[in-house]
Amino acid sequence: MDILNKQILVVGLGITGVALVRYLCRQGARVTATDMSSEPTSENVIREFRESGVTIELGGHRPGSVLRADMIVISPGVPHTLPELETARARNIPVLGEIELASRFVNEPIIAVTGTNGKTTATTLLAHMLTESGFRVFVGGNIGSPLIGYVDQKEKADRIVLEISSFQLDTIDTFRPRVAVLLNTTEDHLDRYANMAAYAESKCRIFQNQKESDFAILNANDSWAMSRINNILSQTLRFNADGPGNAQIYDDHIDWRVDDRKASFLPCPDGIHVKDDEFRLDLSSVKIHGRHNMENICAAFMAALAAGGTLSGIQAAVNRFEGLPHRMTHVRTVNGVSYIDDSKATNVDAVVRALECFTDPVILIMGGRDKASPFESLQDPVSRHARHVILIGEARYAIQNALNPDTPMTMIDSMADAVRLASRLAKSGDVVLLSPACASFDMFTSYGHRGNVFRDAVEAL
Ligand code: UMA
Repeated sequence: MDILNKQILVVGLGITGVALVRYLCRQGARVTATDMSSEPTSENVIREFRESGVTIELGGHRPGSVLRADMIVISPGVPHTLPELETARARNIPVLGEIELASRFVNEPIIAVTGTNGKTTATTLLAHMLTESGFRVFVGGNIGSPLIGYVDQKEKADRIVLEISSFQLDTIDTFRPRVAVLLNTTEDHLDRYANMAAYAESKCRIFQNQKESDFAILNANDSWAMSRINNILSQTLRFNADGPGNAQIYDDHIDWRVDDRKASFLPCPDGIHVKDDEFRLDLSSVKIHGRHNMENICAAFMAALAAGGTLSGIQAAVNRFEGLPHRMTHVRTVNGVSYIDDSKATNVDAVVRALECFTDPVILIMGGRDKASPFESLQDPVSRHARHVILIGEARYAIQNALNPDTPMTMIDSMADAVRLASRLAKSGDVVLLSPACASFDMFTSYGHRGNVFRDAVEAL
């Protein structure tokens, strides 16, 4: 792909846009960078770009620059349906997402993980499994390090492990992961997609360019994925927590039988292809819990083996993995009450899965910025598990209207007050769970910030 002297417009100057501009400048492109915000990044970065000859256009996207471009590259958070971009496409100006552009310069095998929930956990664990197997691994994508940063760096890896969001999949064209994982598809981002079918379609794009020699790993319980399985050209491998599938999850182990193997696993670090058809992973030493985490482990296990990982490396990674912050993280026990930070639960399904982990009564702290979520599906699980619900943020009235009116609920203005009220309501043996079912941006800068504020409030009790 020819970039030298091309007029390239980069839309969005967050983490992705900044990495794109740096790469494109080094490749000799003539770069214009635009952002609808007037202060999208630091003054130092803007100065660096101006000194490199980049034209910067902030506070909106100028139609003239859109139409002058030879190519437009957009960040994941920029809707690919923006009218300016539609106009560019109509004039045959290519509009690419960052993942699409970057993957065209990657020669190493890509292993990509998508899904509504569990992506970061499964991606991180998978990267550990391959590292423990002896590979040099780059891990990035939606997890926080744009793939274009890898293309731009000198040190090369043996395997590229990517967390991929539906936003990133919306703008792919040739992106082809050798191993692709779809963990689950449940309601999320319905503020950006017309309906659930459109969101599921986007997730399944992860398989669209795969060939017969590639692997698609799917959840047999995911009806959205299963309804599209016949369109997948690569070898499909299924995992299933509740019934028969290619890989079966038991209480203390996972058994995986590869029936009817069509394609070879990628070679191990010693260059040998695994020929076995039956594998067992011991779960007796795992440090993360819950049915959803066993699914994450299972999917990562299958993907790691298909990508050439060794059974001993995979087992070592599973035994060591302690989970990620803000995902069902135990903060502290005060007067017999456990305080759990699940701030990463930004959609309804994640809250249902969190509640399922507890047999003790829960004081549930929920709310934040609504993503057009179907809060009604929380009615039964909340009635079953929650002694009291404390509602915060913009979505609190929408959640209140959706829950069973018999559920005790209180509206609160700040996280600190929510935690103090929870501590007064909870009895010894109860759980206080922050699991918001919403984005954090109405009150916090990120889900991490929200989790930290919760943690500080718990520490202050
Ligand atoms: N912007 C415009 N025009 C628009 C819309 C946005 O100029 O029409 C600008 C914004 O003003 C902002 C910039 O675009 O300055 C932000 O771009 P971005 O939202 O793509 O943010 P990045 O910092 O580049 O982060 C993105 C991902 N963000 C999103 O998908 C929303 C990060 O995922 C990812 O880690 C990063 O690229 C590196 O690949 C975050 C995320 O929330 C974690 N992802 C969603 C999720 O997991 O649910 C999908």
